[in-house]
Amino acid sequence: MVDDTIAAISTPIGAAGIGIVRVSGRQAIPIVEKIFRSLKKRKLADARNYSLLYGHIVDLEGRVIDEVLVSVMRGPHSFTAEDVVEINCHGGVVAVRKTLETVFRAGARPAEPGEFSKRAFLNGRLDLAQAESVMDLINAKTEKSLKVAVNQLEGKLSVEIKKIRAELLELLAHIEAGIDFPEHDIEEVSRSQIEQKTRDILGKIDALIDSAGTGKVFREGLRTVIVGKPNVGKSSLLNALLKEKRAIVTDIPGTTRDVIEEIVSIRGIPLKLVDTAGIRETEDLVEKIGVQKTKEVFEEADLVLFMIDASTGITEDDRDIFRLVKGKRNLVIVNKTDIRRDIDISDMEKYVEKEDVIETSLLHGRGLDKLEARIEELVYSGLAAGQEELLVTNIRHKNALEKARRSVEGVLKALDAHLPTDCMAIDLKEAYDSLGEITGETVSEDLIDQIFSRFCIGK
Ligand SMILES: Nc1nc2c(ncn2[C@@H]2O[C@H](COP(=O)(O)OP(=O)(O)OP(=O)(O)O)[C@@H](O)[C@H]2O)c(=O)[nH]1
Ligand SMILES: [Mg+2]
Repeated sequence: MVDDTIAAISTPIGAAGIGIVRVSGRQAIPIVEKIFRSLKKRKLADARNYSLLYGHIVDLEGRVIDEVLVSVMRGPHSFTAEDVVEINCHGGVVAVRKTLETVFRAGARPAEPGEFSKRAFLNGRLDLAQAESVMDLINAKTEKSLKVAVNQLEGKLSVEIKKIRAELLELLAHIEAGIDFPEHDIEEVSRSQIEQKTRDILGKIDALIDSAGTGKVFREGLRTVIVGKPNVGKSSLLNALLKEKRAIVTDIPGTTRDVIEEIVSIRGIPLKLVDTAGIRETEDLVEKIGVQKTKEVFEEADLVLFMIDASTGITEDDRDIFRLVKGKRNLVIVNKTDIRRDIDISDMEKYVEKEDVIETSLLHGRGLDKLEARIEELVYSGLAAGQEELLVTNIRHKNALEKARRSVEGVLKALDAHLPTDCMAIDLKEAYDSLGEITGETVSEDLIDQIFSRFCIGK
């Protein structure tokens, strides 16, 4: 348990209905007691757990600062597992700030970024993966992202990691027993047993690593860039997916000059959708810069939506762009099919799967369903439906899993090479430790500081 008592504003700064000052630590109740005047003369120290008291916050000179509701949550049944008092002030910058200052003057110190969550971790209320999910929860961009974060906060990932660690430990114990009692000569039987168990564990680690691609999408959004020659309907597509008229659409080629980026939710999947300037050879300076920018954002795309115009058929510009697009995961969108449908894209089909060619008529809102379905399929590909509750979303977790994987593979190699079992014990111990980094059982203090410093103040 940490000794001092911390405080911070836990709501966004600005005009609002209420603002909350959160205080956590051994002295939380006595500190707020000094500056709180209940209208019914009630004491915080006597308040029932989780109850709300109505009254005023007064400064140390006795002047009223704000009319408030104060809640008392005693440890260990609070967010930090310490005594927590939350002061619900009237919103607005001044009242909340003054209240916080008064709490400081009464004996609390300013909380560092993420310090409440860090205390929850240090006090064993949350493991590291759970604490990290608090950040994801705050930043969730769609309902599904939120679900994934909530699952992690509930400990679904931690439970799986702990299961694998328990299996590693069991295997380790088995091997060490063999080392300690060589006279039992269980060598041959146990080698095949060890191998089977190791492969089993490897499979579980792999499944988690595989989920990381999808997990990253839910955390950060799928970077999706719309490219194509001028006037094919790129901005129309952005607007259609966004369901609002965000980008300017005209029949003049070269309308979009800058890169426009918006977050859209496609069936719960967050997309960072980027509309770009149409690519063509041009002498216009502004347009030239736009085209250059298009090529830059294109480089970072996870998915490219390559649009062609059915009414013009495939032109030299399209072929040039297609050469750029080919190396990327892409979908070909054939737009303006209300004007013409029978265009020949056979020279592209060599490179593109049939289900990756989607015909649309954005003028009539046709084909969007198919496009959305295909994007959803791509994101979930390789994942059984419903498995989304166990997604690795965090790059730190993925790295730890990969480290563990290498160690587990080391065991298989040692088996293959008929090395003595004590070599395997080292690898198993390493895998065990790597997985422990995810839940925080085997992490260094530096790493803990680094992780929580990325949080916002008040969380
Ligand atoms: N007939 C028809 N017209 C369309 C369709 N989609 C878009 N358009 C029209 O095509 C023109 C160009 O659309 P934009 O969305 O501005 O095209 P863009 O690719 O963003 O063009 P630039 O920004 O100039 O590169 C507009 O007049 C749209 O109304 C479609 O499916 N059918
Ligand atoms: Mg445009």
